[in-house]
Amino acid sequence: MNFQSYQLDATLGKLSNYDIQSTSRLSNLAGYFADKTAVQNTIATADPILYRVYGTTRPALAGDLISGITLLNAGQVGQEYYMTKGHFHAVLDTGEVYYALRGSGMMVLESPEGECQAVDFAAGTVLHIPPRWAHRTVNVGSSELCFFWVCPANAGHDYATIIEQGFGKLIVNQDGIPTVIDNPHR
Ligand code: S6P
Ligand code: ZN
Repeated sequence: MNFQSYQLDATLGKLSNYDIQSTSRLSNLAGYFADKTAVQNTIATADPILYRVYGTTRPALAGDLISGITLLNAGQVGQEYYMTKGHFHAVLDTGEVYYALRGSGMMVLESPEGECQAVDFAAGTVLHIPPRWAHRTVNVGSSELCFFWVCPANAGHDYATIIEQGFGKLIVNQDGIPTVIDNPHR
């Protein structure tokens, strides 16, 4: 048996080896932020990297697990903080565990029935995401938010609902304070 392992450097936010890697820029998330004018104005001059993901793959078997890290930059688009797209798992009945290694964040979680909650996700927090709940990470700090995640190898991503209707809550900077507001477009 060849057991898979890697070294995770939490300070640098690096994995010693990985076989999936993705970079998401603002243009990739244009439809996800509320302030479309801010999106277009920012993309017109630059197309900042919002986050990078590194991880391992495994055969998509229900009993197996995959893991990796996400590095989410600090910044804002209009009043909204930089965030991930957010997704339901394609296999809805699968959960996930997130462990915040560095930085200061919040998670927005939403059930298929439309119940939506925002919870703190700062360095040191281990967050259990129950099966069925969509999840988005938001960086509400001034430095990179780095977190480790583990999820079922067959979970997959379902972005369709999120791109169509967004989450019920947005996290915005109001007078320097991360504030949870209802999504005005819902
Ligand atoms: C996968 C896990 C993370 C996210 C990553 C980017 O189940 O939740 O790896 O994929 O943080 O987020 P998103 O919403 O753009 O896939
Ligand atoms: Zn997930």
